[in-house]
Amino acid sequence: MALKLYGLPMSTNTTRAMICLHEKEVDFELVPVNVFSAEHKQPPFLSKNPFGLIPVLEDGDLTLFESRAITAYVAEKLKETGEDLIRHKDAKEAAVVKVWTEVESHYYDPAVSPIIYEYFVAPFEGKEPDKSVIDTNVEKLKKVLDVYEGRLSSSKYLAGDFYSLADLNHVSETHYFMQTPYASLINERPHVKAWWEDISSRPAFNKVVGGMTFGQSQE
Ligand code: GS8
Repeated sequence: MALKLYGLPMSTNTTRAMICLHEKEVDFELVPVNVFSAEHKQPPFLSKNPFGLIPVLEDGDLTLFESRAITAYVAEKLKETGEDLIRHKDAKEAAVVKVWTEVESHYYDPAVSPIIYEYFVAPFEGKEPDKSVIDTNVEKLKKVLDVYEGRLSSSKYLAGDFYSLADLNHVSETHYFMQTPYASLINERPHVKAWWEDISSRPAFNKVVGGMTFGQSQE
């Protein structure tokens, strides 16, 4: 049975999962969820994710929410297929992949997602972007990217000289971030810039980027 992914092609968390599914060249059905009519806050969807957020993955009788848990599951289940995203044959490499996937969750995402929210989502909701939230998180992000710059000067990708889940989990948010006036934070760090150009030019991302249109009508 084909995997079912509930979500939207413009959503960063949905595309995180989609990129991983495309890396594995696995068939899946994208089931659109109408978040604008709050379909995700109604009982049928809440039975899949009690937090009422997209995406959700269904694999037979298994239902998963949280996009990073979904990418980890797909990478593990299909570890022998396509790109090995978790370095499952080498415990040390696998551990380093886990370190940098944690870094994305606990350092990168908490800094970058409020900037994306203020820049794209607040205007969509009729609110003024909160400059103080942006400024605070730009400062946080600079510190994270300084660490990335050091790391990426000694290895091509975050976990080593191989593309992994750690890199993949960054792609969808960074794509939107690069459309903000703060893209220079990436562009002025040469190793981070080269890394971003590399991970954003993979065929799996090219398959989803066309659908990542949130905010385009406001510009
Ligand atoms: C976040 C899901 C989320 O915020 C994950 O899956 O990684 N930690 C979770 N989803 C957003 C769409 S943005 O891609 C969502 O469902 N927003 C609708 C809402 O907040 O009502």
